[in-house]
Amino acid sequence: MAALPPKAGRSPSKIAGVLTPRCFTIALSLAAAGAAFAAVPADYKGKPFSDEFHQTGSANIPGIVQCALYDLGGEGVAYHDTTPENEGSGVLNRQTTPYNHQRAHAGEYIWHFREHEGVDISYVKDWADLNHPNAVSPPINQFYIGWASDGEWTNYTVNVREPGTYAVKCLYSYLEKEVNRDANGRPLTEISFDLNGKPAALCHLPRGTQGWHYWDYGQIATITLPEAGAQLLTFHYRRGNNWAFFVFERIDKP
Ligand SMILES: [Ca+2]
Repeated sequence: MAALPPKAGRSPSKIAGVLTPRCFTIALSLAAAGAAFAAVPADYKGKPFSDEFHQTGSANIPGIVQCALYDLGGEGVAYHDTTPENEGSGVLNRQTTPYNHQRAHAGEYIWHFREHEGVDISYVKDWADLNHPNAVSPPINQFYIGWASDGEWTNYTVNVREPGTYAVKCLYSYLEKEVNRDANGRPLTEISFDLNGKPAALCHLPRGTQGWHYWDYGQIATITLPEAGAQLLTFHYRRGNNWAFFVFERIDKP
């Protein structure tokens, strides 16, 4: 795993040097609140994903966070999933009839990626995802989280290289008719990101797609990441989508 750079935290003593005592108290309070918000919670037991093919550790921001590379740590720690099986890697992708889900363009590693974990993962297949036009075509063999249900979430320990405000863009599919809604038509469950355990961004999908295997790419959120270094992102999702990856692009630079 790559070493994480030191955090670029602010020093209360430097802040105090230019403030009145009352402001100093406020500054200390803000610094304390910021500190609680600024780092991976001390009691978090998850770890950045790694295996024989993924050895670079946490994803960097700015950069790409792959949805299927959520942290290690299991149910209730690194993720919450409503079914213990991996419905893709451990179930669907074991089937070879009537449709062969073990595509020759992939292989054992991809067919059964993280098959013993509850999060439901599959990969982009020639005949399922690429045999029709997509608004934005996904890469072949691209992992994605599917079989999404209300209230599920995944954790990502990320390495923020540049504190700032970011656009979050996403490769996704979206069946609007699948979303559970209240009497006013509002989704019952929000799609959102937490930062270090605190709500940080609400997500809005640009538009629906024609089906689970019809893909699009666009901005779903903006999020401010105020501190550099290791940070914990929690992605909360609901039924209605497949999720491939997030791209974090800085938007607060001149
Ligand atoms: Ca599952």
